[in-house]
Amino acid sequence: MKTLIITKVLLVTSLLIFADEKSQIQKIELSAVGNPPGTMKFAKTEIKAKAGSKIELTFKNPDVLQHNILVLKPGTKDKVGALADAMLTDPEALKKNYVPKSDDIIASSKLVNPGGSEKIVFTIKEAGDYPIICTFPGHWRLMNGILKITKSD
Ligand SMILES: [Cu+2]
Repeated sequence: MKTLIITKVLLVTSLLIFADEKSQIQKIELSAVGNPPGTMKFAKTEIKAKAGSKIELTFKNPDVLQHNILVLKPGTKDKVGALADAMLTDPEALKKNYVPKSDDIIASSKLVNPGGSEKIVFTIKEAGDYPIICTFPGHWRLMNGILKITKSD
């Protein structure tokens, strides 16, 4: 009887450890370039994470301009960029943080003020090159990079 209980406890414990590993959060960070001011670029052109578990991306803005950050489906940078350009005539654009409406957007932040930061949390299931862009008017052509998602092992 005692042995049975011990076995059960061990089983539950190992299941909990397994669940914890599965839900492990990958914390990554990306900054806008702050020096020289107004560069309109991300500090890195590529950041990496693994498929399958939660990604917590902290975006920091040390620049003098406002910026945001969007994670897009592979190959949709130009398409979403064009939608961002089209927002110039949308009177509600600021309220929407300059984030266009599109199914190609996996995650997006609010508009981040100079000196501010924002966290976005999302999960990507498949490996690939996921574009990251800032959709503040006129920025995305310069302010872009890649989130490289590799298979989880
Ligand atoms: Cu920007």
